[in-house]
Amino acid sequence: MLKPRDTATRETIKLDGLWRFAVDPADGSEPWRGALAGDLEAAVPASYNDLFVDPAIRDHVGWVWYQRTVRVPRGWTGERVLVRVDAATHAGRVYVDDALVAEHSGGYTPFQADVTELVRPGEEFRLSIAVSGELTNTTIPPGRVETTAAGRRRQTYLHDFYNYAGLPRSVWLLSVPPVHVEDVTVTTAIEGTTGVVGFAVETDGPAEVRVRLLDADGDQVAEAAGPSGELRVPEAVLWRPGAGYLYTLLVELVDDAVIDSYPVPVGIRTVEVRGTEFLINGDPFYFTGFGKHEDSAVRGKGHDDAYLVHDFQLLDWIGANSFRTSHYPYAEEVLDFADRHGIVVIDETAAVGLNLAMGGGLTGRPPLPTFSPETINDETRAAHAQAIRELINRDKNHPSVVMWCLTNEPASQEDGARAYFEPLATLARELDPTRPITYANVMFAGPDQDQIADLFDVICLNRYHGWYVANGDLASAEVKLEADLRRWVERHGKPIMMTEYGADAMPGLHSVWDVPWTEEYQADLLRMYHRVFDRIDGFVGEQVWNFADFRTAPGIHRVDGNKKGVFTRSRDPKAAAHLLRERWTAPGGRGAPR
Ligand code: GCB
Repeated sequence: MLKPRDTATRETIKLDGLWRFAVDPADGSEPWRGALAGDLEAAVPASYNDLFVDPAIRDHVGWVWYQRTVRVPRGWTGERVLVRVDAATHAGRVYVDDALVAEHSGGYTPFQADVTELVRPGEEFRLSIAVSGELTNTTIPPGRVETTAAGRRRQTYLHDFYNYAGLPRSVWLLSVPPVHVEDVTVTTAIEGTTGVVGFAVETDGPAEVRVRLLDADGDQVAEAAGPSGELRVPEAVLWRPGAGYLYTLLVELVDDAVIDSYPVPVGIRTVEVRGTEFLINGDPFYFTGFGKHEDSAVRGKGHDDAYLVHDFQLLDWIGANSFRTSHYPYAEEVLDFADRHGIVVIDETAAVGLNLAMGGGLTGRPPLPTFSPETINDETRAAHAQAIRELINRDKNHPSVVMWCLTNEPASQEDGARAYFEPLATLARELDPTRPITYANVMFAGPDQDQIADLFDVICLNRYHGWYVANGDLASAEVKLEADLRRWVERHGKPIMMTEYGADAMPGLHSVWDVPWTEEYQADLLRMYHRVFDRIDGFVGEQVWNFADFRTAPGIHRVDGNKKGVFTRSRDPKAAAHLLRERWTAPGGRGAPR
């Protein structure tokens, strides 16, 4: 699904701002048929949970309503009019006046509806969006709704970050021409110094397709006609980590005049796994950076351009060249920014917590089998497949995205894991044969227990030696970590990287001893991991957990959220941030050249 863009033939209106808001009345009434009851207003984009002080709203399980009036510009006569929701977490229903026009499951990918027949240029309509944050055993991510002893419905889930819900990204009104570009797929290759840009254009209706490739100055460097083909760019400027050079593929539909025009940013680069190396443009690449979250005070998972800019400034300051979109697809604005600034992205689906052992308090003993008809089942897998389709469809043209991560910490040691994941790995490869695939492996599905690693190209490990095991004993943790990594190297001749390692640290807490939760312990633990990484061949990257502290589910395991950030939630550096900066910016050090 193409991102909304203003072009010579398309117009966009962002419907961000304050919307009327109500919790679903659950009395069988149909709130979209009139003005919502009550006087609440909610900001879009933002998760709704932290906006209000009423715990009944914050912890509500089920549907909530957003509503506003929208005027269609008078100049849109003869155009198709679309409503697009960038994300409704985790399910959305869109109503134009009294009519249901779109339904979608999956909280982090966009959906849209053509509402042309229901609206009139120059006139207003009532736009209502119902959003549900409910998670079940067949949603991605999964969860479970319990009834508490006090009779309240309570959402539980198998991941630690707080289950923010609502409309965390923009909602749009768009015009597109009656015959328009529906989708564009771009692939790139390098032959000597020539860049090769493959393209495939889908249109909605008959029209001639013309494509032109413009360089960053807007000068045309290649052109072609037809819905698919190849453009050759002699002396191409490549997209590289640290230098996000972008061309623009201008796709035009022509019927005497240009009837639709749509630009796609293109970075010419290649990605390849060869032996134990991860190659970008044929050069070995070592990932430095973080697992992140979309998380900030009050907005929750709401996209915020100020945080976007600041977070990327901090990535640059600390010398990070990459991040993983743990544990869901991030806002498209984030990937656009990464494209422009040469930051490398591992793009993850929202399939986190396919692991019932997590409910057992990280004991490694699942209370129920993870993969069974009653738990994670065929329906879950269908939702997971759909999540993969939507992720790849949305993000396939981003040069920053170098690898798809299909899931975080599944129970890959349990029976049923292989049957569950094999078709999903095949699907991802069919959808995108150009990028490697991976998944993030959990510590208790070690090299001798895991049943799925051979289905993937890169072994990504999340490890908490020195935190959840051998806590406070970094010497033992070092021995365990090294043995763990060496066994993975022995078992699979594939690149290995660490996609999570870290320790909670309370900013301001200090000690001269190895005391967990101090800033020193967090830094010492990272230092110990780095010593081990530097001793292992075929090791291709280190992404610390986490970039910043973040809000977590209520429970006894966290005090005021997850504190494994090397920055606080308000983005102030802890001691660990300075340590990473030293390592990642040292000339010739890890991650160099940048
Ligand atoms: C993990 C998860 C991550 C958690 C982290 C932690 O393994 O992948 O989502 O936040 O551990 O801090 O426990």
